[in-house]
Amino acid sequence: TGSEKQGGKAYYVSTPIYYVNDAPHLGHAYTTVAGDVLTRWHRQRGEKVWYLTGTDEHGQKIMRTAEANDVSPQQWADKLVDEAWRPLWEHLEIANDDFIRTTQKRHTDRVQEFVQDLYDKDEIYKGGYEGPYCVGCEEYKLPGELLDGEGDFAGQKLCPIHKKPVEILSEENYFFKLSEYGDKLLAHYEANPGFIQPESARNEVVNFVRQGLQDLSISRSTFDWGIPIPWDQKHVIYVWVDALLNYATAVGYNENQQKFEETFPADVHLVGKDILRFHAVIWPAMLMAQGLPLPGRIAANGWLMVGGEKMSKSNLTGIKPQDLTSHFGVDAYRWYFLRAIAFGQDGSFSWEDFSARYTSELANDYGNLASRVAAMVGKYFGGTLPEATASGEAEKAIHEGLAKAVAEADRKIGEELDFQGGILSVFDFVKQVNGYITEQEPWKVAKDDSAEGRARLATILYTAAESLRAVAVLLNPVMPDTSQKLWDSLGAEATLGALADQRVQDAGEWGVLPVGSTVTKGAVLFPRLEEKPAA
Ligand code: ME8
Repeated sequence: TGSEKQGGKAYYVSTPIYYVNDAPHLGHAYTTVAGDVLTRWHRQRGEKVWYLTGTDEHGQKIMRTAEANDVSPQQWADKLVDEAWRPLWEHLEIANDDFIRTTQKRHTDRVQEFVQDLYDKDEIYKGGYEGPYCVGCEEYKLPGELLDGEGDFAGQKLCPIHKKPVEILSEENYFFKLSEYGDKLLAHYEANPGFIQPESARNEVVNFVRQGLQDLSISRSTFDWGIPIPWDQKHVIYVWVDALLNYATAVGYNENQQKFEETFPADVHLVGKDILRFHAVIWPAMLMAQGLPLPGRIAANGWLMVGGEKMSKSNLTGIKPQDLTSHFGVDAYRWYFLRAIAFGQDGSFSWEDFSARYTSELANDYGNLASRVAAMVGKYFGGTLPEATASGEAEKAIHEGLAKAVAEADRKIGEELDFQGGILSVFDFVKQVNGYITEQEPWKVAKDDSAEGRARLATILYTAAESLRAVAVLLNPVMPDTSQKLWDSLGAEATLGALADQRVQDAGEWGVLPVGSTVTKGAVLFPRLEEKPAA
């Protein structure tokens, strides 16, 4: 929009680029929705923003899946991207600015240049390596972190994340001199305490790096589904080096200098804690080797668990995001996981918890407030918003409650990535307004026909409607369709213009919704839930 800040660096947020070996599940959607709420929040502050997501399409994992399905890896990736990944993000109203695929030429050319450049700078050498490898992780494991197999896997060593046997790989490969970056990385973590979030993730990375880093094998020669090493075409570039570079190639690295400078580096890389080390150790070391600036923050989300295990594509649990949105709606879905789980912690999903919160917090607290207020403005003032001429202590408490909610939500969501805390700040305010109406009893005040009585009634309803105006703005990044319905019901589109142009940080100003606005009952924000579909 025209009101966005021009020039300067964009607030740049990324999700992991997801493997296309299978369709997305709740876990992928969790990270992507969090990034969407974060970027919408910053957009709604009037900042220039860049939100990137995409897909990771090379490596053995994808190659084997394609083989098992009798198609080429490229055909497999195309199908998954077109039929599963892009449609889900559209369905969840993810407002990403770009979608990068690692098989795109804009990416593969730049990756080759980056790696060639490191080779020319003597950061890469040829060597040999033998060790246990997990294809699920696409990563060499350290012997000490493996688990002993039982049952079918007796006598074998298992990946601690995938609980599947590792393979012993022995290769002559190219290596990146990662071991030389340990001290520089530790110095960076020390100087930038917020670089890795949450604290537990930061501690884990610091301990890992303190133990000493090994050089990183960055090529593979036992299969060919990858980007060729430019100076030795028998090798393909290690899928993680290829994948991490998406954050640079997607924003103009070596191609569009202006765009690169206006976007790179990322302010926040959102990642699951399973891929923290790649982002907090390898990626910054790769950037240091090129003299490129490091990202502002690596923020790790916890795992969504099912039956005590990490929900994963290989450990299929049968729940697709669409199974939940068809029941609860897209907005409630976007809200639920951020509301229910403290960001950074693990959390489990259950239908019962989602249903209970939907009914009590969304439908009863929020939805009912909106419909009650609209109904009363209709009944007592013919749908024309009256003026608040008789404000007192009770109204002052509402004004203050709103100012507090705005400040807290802006800090928690916009800065701290404490989505749960920020959402709760707004919902506490919703509760406060509900309490205000219960106490003020406008339906009783309405029976008093005197000028004083009318002034009190008008004041109560203006106060409630103006509070809802602010709530619509504050929750717009989380539940955009609901906020728009509320905005329309308050007649605000006609008087104040587009919701997207309202600034979250200014939402606490009082008296913004014009007297005389046409308030209508509008669409029900959170319809009653149908019976839970049979499993
Ligand atoms: O790792 N709970 O891709 P991926 C929470 N291609 N988040 C989860 C989750 C769960 N149960 N399961 C997955 C890759 N996620 C690489 C990334 S980036 C340069 C390359 C989310 O398809 C979480 O964000 O395995 C996790 O990091 C990501 O999906 C892994 O997706």
